[in-house]
Amino acid sequence: MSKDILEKIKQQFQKGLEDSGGNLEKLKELQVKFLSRKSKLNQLLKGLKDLSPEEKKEFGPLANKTKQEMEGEIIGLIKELQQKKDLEKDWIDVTIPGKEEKIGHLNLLTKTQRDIERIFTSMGFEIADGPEIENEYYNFDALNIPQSHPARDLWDTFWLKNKDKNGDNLLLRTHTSNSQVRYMEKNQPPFQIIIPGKAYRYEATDANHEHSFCQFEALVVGDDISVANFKSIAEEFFSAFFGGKIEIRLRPSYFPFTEPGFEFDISCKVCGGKGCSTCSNTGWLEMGGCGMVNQKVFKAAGYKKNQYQGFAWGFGIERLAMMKYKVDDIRHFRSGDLRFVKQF
Ligand code: FA5
Repeated sequence: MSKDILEKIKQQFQKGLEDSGGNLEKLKELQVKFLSRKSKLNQLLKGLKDLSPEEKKEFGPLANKTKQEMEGEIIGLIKELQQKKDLEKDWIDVTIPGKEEKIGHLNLLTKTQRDIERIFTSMGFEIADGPEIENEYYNFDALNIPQSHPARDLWDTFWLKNKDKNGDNLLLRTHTSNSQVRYMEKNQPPFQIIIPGKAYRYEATDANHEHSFCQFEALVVGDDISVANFKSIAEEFFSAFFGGKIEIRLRPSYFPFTEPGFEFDISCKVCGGKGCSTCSNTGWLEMGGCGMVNQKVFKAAGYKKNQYQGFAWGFGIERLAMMKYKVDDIRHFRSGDLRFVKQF
């Protein structure tokens, strides 16, 4: 072994470094070539043991120093380049315009229902719930609509094949009024609640009718509740919902569970009551049914006759949304057509 060999290895190594041009892969190859176990330098180091003590003393430290220097140099370079490469991989160009994330939003129907709930809760109402699969008793009988009564035909019904555990026929509720007696059986007046939810009717669909739709019921019961309370609450609700002063008009109507019963209209929001195409030039828009709770319904709930008075009303949430957002066909709501959904 001579100093020249070590010097030559070092020179070849230096040249290799220059020729690599800072290429990481080439540097790694160079590391293997000059510093692996089989490299010339390592072979020399292994051969040290065969040298005389004097030679060992002279070349040993020199060979080790050469190896350490080469290692230090190439490892440092590889590390530096590797870090640079990692940084490049993680680098983000903050000047590139962002991609717009497509975020979903509430369906118009959900939004309308939440608006209704918000307004009523701000007026001190509670929100109650009831089953969509109902028995004949709560949907009809408890509401003073006995089996043979022609009024039953007002609510075309989807009947289920199964019966409940008491043998009563099951159906998809035709209105949220099904929850009136259910609630009253468990609660004593005074209370004021709304019951929003789905209702189903076995009827042909058109621009204003769906087989599945949403309704909400309002029920206010206490010692001294009158139609005047209904009018003021309804006016307050509709004014908050549509924005601006809305008036209420009652027309006599018939619901077996009310006495007296009414259809109620609201003043047309579009023309302010003057008459326009939306309200067929009447200045009024039909909203839904309402009335004073029939004492027979209180009886079914277990209340004493004439102990309480209350009013109830119910109407379609789609119809309300249609008026507010000018939707011309109720069937859009469940069409799944994104062109409709995205508009709101
Ligand atoms: C009822 O369902 C009564 N339960 C309402 C009621 C409650 C009256 C409490 C008195 C006291 P009616 O069948 O008219 O009534 O329906 C009420 C509202 O539900 C309608 O005014 C309408 O807004 C909506 N509605 C009824 N049928 C459909 C349908 N097929 N598609 C969409 N909305 C409907």
